[in-house]
Amino acid sequence: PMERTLAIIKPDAVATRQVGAILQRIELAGFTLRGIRLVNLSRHDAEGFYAVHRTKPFFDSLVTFMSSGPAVVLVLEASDAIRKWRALMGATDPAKAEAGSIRRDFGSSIEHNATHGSDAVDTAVFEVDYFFSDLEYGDSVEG
Ligand code: 3AN
Repeated sequence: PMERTLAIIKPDAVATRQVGAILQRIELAGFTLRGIRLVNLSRHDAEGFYAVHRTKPFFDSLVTFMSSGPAVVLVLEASDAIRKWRALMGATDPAKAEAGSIRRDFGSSIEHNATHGSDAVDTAVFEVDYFFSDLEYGDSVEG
């Protein structure tokens, strides 16, 4: 069964012109692209997206960073997409991420770590719906 996950190419990776390289890795890994858009998040948008982290010490800094410039939001489809995308990204801290992972190769700190990925089925549904309508990612189309 196919699964969908929400990926974000974060403002650090957009600013350093790594969108193409990251998309190439996504496509080479076999994901089907179901949605793609450039967004400029307001603080309010970023706070809503990261609401589960609002009590964390890094929340304010994370929201500032995520609203600092354009980001690319993606819906990725594959079997086991959530786990597969998190494996391709690597650990949260680029310094601890596996060799060859996206965060290891494109991230520069635990906050500026190039990409985001949903961590479970319920968060993937919330996160995809946060950015995309059914029309955009295809569910309203028959066949
Ligand atoms: P992941 O994105 O790997 O699931 P989470 O959900 O723990 O990691 O954290 C969400 C985001 O918050 C991370 N992608 C990172 O940008 C930021 N973050 C996580 N931990 C820290 C930290 N200790 N200091 C600063 N930013 C952090």
